[in-house]
Amino acid sequence: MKGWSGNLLRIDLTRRKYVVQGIDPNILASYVGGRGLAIKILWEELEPGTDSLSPKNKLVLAVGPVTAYPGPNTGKLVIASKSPLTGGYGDGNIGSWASVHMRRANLDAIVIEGKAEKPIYLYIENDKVQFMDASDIWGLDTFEAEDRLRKIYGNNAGYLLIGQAGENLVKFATVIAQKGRSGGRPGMGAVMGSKMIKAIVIKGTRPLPPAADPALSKIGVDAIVATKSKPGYPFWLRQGTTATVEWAQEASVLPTYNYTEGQFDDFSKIGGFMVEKSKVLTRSCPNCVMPCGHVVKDLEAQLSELDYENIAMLGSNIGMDSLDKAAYLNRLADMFGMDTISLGGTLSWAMEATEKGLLKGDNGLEWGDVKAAARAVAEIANRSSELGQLLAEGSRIAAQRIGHDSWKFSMSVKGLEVSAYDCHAAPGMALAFGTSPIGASHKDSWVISWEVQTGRDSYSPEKAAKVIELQRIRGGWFESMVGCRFPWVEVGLELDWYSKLFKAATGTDLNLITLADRIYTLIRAFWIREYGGWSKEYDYPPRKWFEQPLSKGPLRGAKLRLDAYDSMLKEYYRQRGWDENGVPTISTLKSLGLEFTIPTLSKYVKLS
Ligand code: PTT
Ligand code: SF4
Repeated sequence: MKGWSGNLLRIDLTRRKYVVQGIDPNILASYVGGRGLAIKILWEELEPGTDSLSPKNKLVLAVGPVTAYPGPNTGKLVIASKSPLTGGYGDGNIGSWASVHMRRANLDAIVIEGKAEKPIYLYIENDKVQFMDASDIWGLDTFEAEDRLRKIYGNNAGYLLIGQAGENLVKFATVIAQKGRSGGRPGMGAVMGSKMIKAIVIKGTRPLPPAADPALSKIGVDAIVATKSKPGYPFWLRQGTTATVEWAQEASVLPTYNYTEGQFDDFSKIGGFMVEKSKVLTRSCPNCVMPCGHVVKDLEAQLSELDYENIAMLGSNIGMDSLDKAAYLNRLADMFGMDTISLGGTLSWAMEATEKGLLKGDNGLEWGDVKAAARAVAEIANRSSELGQLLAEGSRIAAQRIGHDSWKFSMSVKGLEVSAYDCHAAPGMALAFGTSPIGASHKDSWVISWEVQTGRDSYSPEKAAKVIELQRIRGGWFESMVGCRFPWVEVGLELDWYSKLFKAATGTDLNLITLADRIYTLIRAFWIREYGGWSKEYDYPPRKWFEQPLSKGPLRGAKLRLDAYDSMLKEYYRQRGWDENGVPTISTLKSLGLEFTIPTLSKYVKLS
């Protein structure tokens, strides 16, 4: 098949063996790559109920048929596994040279299984794998470990690393690349740590897989030109995602004090214009024409690469009133290898618990106290204190442990902390968080800007439809053909370019709706299997948004309505072809070619 390599590299750490296997072309046609391929592999290969941190779990790296080809922003890869944070499906989409090298190694996917006896790193060159002793880099942060490995393998290779957080199985540990890219929010770094892998170094030296149409390069270059000619492009280069701080303040959705408010008094000190003023350089993923990694100097005068989510979660949401403070905590998260969104959401939960007298003494954390927050970050990464141990589990489990009503202000869905958008007055975005396939992530459906423009009060069927439409494009399409979605979402590159790129790469047309719905429904089946059943309450956003209204700002008094949310959720299920508890119906499973899930699902739920 053109556009793909058709190869999967399987690495068994326990036996220190590896093999390159062919991938069934029908699987590639039906699941495409990235997330699609990952969920198919995890469904087929994991035993139901596998412990996420056991050798039986598998880590999947997957690229897609657009990755690394000429085109706007094609240097990304999906990293997926069963999540130790949520117990369900988890993935992330990371920018790294590892994606380009995977394509040059002619690999569509790498599946890592088992567990090494002692710390190792993997050196993959084309279809050869070396299991390397990592004892001298185990315990190092991701920056230093990358520097050491680069001295050996040079700049012509891709690097994926974990820090101390991954080694110590912090539930929201991520995989880090190029000192500022972080992938796999739901604990993919902990899965790597559980397998005793400190790093994966990939070098591919072959030509990219041939495309079906030699015109691919021209289409790719034309799409780049089209991206650069968009009116929003120059401003994007100045501020990237960080401009969202001012937008979120204006719209009253900037997470503030653990999502208690939607506006922050000091927003201008952490906003896009402050980033623009403070910026010392800009970094990017490979093959990118819209570099968005804005690097500033932090409180310790060290370099820290920022995006909107980092600033909001480690700024306004925990009461940090200056950019250098948020940047400092962000750099620590990158070095230790932790997700800034879950870290910010877990710290803010602890700060609210302190305010309510539920955490005290050494375990207490005050809003805006950057030194105490930095100490807590280190203690979480190293699990070196009672507080660190508690918070390393994420806010959902921490809340279960300290009890009282603290679960109500764990700002998470299915255990994954909410990304940086307050939803007191955004029911559509609340639905997007509630139904995201990895927990409360914005990556699948960032419906909030549309919602702010078109009406925030409504819980209409159109809103459910819009959530699904965006999930199909963002979570289905971009995650399976594997490229960065920012050209489309941020500067308005027409989606048609991606159809053309896909067609030129593979020679086939893509049915976006069927592909995306197949992937979503299989992911839902995976959650049902791993949870041993399903309840619609798993798809509810955090309780605080229903019970505690905004107390300040133009939307004072706003909160979500439970009955209306429930109706909108039911409508969402209906449009997806799932029953009223969120379980896919038999006819939906059959129409999407997922009948193979029926015998398994029938053990856990009554299928209709
Ligand atoms: C993504 C999530 C995001 S989404 C942000 S900021 W964002 C946070 N960044 C972190 C970070 O940095 N350091 C850290 N230690 N933890 C972090 N956690 C958070 O992780 C990211 C960009 C961004 S920046 C976004 S929106 C877009 N996401 C895409 C996506 O999901 N799919 C896709 N096809 N294209 C995308 N393009 C954009 O990529 P996760 P990255 Mg990321 C400092 O990985 O797990 O998806 O988490 O990968 O290379 O850093 O790119 O305002
Ligand atoms: Fe990476 Fe940002 Fe470029 Fe996307 S726009 S490829 S996230 S640097």
